Amino acid sequence: MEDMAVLFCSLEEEPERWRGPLLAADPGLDFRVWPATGPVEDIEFALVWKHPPGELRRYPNLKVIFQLGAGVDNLLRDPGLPPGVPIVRLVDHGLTIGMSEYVLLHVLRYHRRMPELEEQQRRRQWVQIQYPLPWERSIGIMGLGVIGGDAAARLKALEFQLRGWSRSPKQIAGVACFHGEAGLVPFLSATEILVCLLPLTPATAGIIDARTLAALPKGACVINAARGAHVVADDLLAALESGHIAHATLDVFTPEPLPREHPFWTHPRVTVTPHVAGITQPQTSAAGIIDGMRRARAGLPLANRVDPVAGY
Ligand code: NDP
Ligand code: OXD
Repeated sequence: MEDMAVLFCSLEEEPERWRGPLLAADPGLDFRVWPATGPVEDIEFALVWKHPPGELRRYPNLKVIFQLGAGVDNLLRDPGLPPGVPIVRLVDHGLTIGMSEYVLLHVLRYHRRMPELEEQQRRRQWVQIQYPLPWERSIGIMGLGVIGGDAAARLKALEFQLRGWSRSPKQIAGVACFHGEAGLVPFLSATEILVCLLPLTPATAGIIDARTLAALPKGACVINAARGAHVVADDLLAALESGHIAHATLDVFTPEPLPREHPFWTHPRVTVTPHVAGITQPQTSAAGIIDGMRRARAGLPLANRVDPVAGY
């Protein structure tokens, strides 16, 4: 695309991971890396992940902000976003499949009682621990969007009993669907493995707290691959301590990196991973981003547009 200057603006993400895949999708792209922006009037599109707050207001011709991740909580926290400029989040098969792999890995680990088998190995103990059939095991997914929907479909193929919770009502074959505040406790009450794949919004912050954990059956496991602030850490530690929650797998934390002294690191029934459940893949995402820019230029409706009021 001629004359289209795209600003890559991130305090964390490596621009060189993106340059090649974006130029392969559009060899004419004028790819600029913040802070070497050139004249601010040139910038039509911004590609961001943890950008400096207030920065995006400096570009008078900015048409669309593309977030290089599925979650937009960090972006929407910026009080200095340019008003009225649409935000498009990342929806990409490479990222979705990575997230589903993570969910399957940890669901199967709990379903097949791997932590107990690992403990047995440490004690050189040979006991054939039983496990239920998949349709006797209920998995509850919080968030039935792009990622939750994909993970549910893959778990369904393994014949698990599936439950799901979302904001609006849904009908998904083979998934018992619940929604809204009124559906939360009924959803949790028969969920043995809880998987959080919600966006972080004012409505979902701290949602995995003492009340939610108490609503799960005794011995339930929790997998949080969404955002750290969904979990009230002290409430989870207390529920693990009491034995009500058997195990937790946590990929996301507040803050990140998880501080070295945090009790999650050494808790025998907590698995910590460093925000790797799904890693954004430029090689699979670039074509979709370029397509979004072309659509914006042509005045066509944008896919995966964020609703700043709902927060996702
Ligand atoms: P989507 O926007 O596609 O889906 C969000 C789902 O959450 C929808 O089903 C939505 O309901 C539901 N939801 C939102 N608010 C509420 C609420 N208040 N109560 C109940 N349900 C609610 O998001 P994605 O599936 O693409 O991504 C989910 C999240 O995963 C991201 O926001 C990000 O934080 C996290 N993520 C983490 C990664 C990691 O590496 N750990 C990588 C990628 C993403 P409805 O369908 O009714 O709108
Ligand atoms: C995302 C993430 O939101 O990487 O895409 O967490």
